[in-house]
Amino acid sequence: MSKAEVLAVAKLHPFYRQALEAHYTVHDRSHELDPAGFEKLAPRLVGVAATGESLVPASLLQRLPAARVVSVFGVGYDGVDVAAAKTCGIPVTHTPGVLTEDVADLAIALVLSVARRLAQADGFVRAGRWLEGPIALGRKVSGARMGIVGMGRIGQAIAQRAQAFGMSIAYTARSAKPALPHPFFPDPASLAAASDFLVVITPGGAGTRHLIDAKVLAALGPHGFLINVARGSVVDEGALIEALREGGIAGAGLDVFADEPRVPQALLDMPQVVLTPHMASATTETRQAMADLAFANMQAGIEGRPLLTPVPEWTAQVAG
Ligand code: 8YV
Repeated sequence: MSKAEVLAVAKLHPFYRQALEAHYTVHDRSHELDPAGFEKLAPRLVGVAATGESLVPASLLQRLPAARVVSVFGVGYDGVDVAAAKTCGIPVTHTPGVLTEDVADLAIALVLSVARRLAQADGFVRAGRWLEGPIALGRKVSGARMGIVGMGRIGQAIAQRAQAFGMSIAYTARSAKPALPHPFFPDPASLAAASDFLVVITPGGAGTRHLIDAKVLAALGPHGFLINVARGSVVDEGALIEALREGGIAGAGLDVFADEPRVPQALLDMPQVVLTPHMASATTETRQAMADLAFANMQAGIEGRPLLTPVPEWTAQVAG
């Protein structure tokens, strides 16, 4: 029997790709690389494999009459047109839970790196500059005020870690979470004004685009640091560069950018910024767990079994 066929809309992580290839014929970005051939292929595709950054627009979904699932390797799925998927009757799944700890760990790593100048300090020692004198002083992290933008699973894991550093926690989210002991602020600007470290971990997409703008950065102020482990789209990158350039904020730790993998030269040139290549979930253990879950969702969708982790919008539709 010939294998069922799936479309990979982006370059997949090898763990996910290998799991898929053991069961299915995987067509690698055929919709982009071979548009003519895709015409014939599209009606046979039963699944779509995507990453957290992938685009799965309505125009693609509408061409996939046999598709039974879009399985995203990532917790974020802002590139998938979920409304169109619902209209087409194609469920969307993602990988929540398995990457929570890694993302929270990296958020704390960025807080420490930017405040204690770890990247700069490493370069300082390697360049032999220690022989000439001590490095400039950093900013104390323990006991500082952390503001978290987005208090879901990962936001709460970040809070838990920050508390071990004796930091005070406050947050903003779509709505207050009365079960949490931390103060709620109604918007990012008021939260920023009360924070030393503003950590962004809200979902991406149209609803949060440029949520962190010039006004929020001004509220964070010249002694405040911005950490972004969410999506580049959540921060107005132009406003951020301006604030960093003018000393409007003290520094930034950034794992995500507006136009990945391209990072603006202005940011590359700034010593008060720590830059990482969208790697918050990039450990061997977590990428394996993500691949296992993404594959299990793909297989369940194709075989018509209950999905393990559909996106909340899909669950709401089925429940409603
Ligand atoms: C990416 C992420 O999915 O989970 C998310 O939302 O952004 C990441 O884990 C990962 O980089 C694979 O593309």
